[in-house]
Amino acid sequence: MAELTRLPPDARLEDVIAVLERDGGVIIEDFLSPETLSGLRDDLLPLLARQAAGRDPFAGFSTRRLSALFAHTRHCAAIATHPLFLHAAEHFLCQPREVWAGENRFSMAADVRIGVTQAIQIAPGENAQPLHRDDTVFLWRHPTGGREGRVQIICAACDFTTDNGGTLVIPGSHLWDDERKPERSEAISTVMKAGSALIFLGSTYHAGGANLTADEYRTAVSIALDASNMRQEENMYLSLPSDLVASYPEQIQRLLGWSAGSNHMGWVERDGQMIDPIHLLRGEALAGLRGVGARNHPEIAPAQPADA
Ligand SMILES: O=C(O)CCC(=O)C(=O)O
Ligand SMILES: [Fe+2]
Repeated sequence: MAELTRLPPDARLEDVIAVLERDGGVIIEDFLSPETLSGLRDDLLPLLARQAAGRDPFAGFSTRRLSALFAHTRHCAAIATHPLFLHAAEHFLCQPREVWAGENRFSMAADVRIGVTQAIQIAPGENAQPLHRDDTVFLWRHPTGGREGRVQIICAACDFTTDNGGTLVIPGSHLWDDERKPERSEAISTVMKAGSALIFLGSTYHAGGANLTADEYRTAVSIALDASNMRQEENMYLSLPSDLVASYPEQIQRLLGWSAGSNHMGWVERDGQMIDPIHLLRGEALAGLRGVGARNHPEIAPAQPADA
């Protein structure tokens, strides 16, 4: 397949779902309204310019990331609630299960939750990110049989080209098993205009592309919608103030959820890095810390004592 399928902003939901089921990814042209696109750029570009670049090959050494986007712009609401994204996500994430409770047999289904928000700006000279599946964080098994853990969107905040790092996607890779290794030669670049969006399944292999240009910054706004069963049942973050959690031994802090493991779940962004929240409880200086992605790259540096 030389190109991803493109659908218009008024496409039928069934068509979006059908392409996602077949290819694992689809481009929706003019997904963002002009107001949302310019609002996102106005709100996020100045903040991205102040972020430090990543410190591991996954985050990218010339890529700037900004998370907690709902704190930085109100325009993400239009992305998360766009019917083609939200309802397509519900289709893949909220498939009901039949359960017993005593005499009663009933149907339960997960809701959708916003799992990650991140603006990603790839600078000239950046290498391609390793090809990966975003549902790796859940240790999801493949093939999924159509039941996904995550549906992701990457909105183009500038034109995406083959040269400036347009997201690499391997169409059909959502159907592969866990043994098959993704090859760069199988990936195609997402080429789309500013305001268009790539929607893809958590099981689809993809990566940020290399930026081969001299002076173009490739900026994306991404939001992951996740199945709500992938979380702690009791909401520890609202139940327990962080200073109380900090008074417990580290083992309890981590068990309560102030932790991010080798599968990255639970990070918090500081200074452009996706760090383990345990650093916040320790009251450490955060400057220079590597993000959780560094843990899977022992070749770049010995793990910092603080990360162990
Ligand atoms: O920047 C991109 O195009 C993709 C980034 C990505 O896949 C990730 O950081 O997980
Ligand atoms: Fe990704």
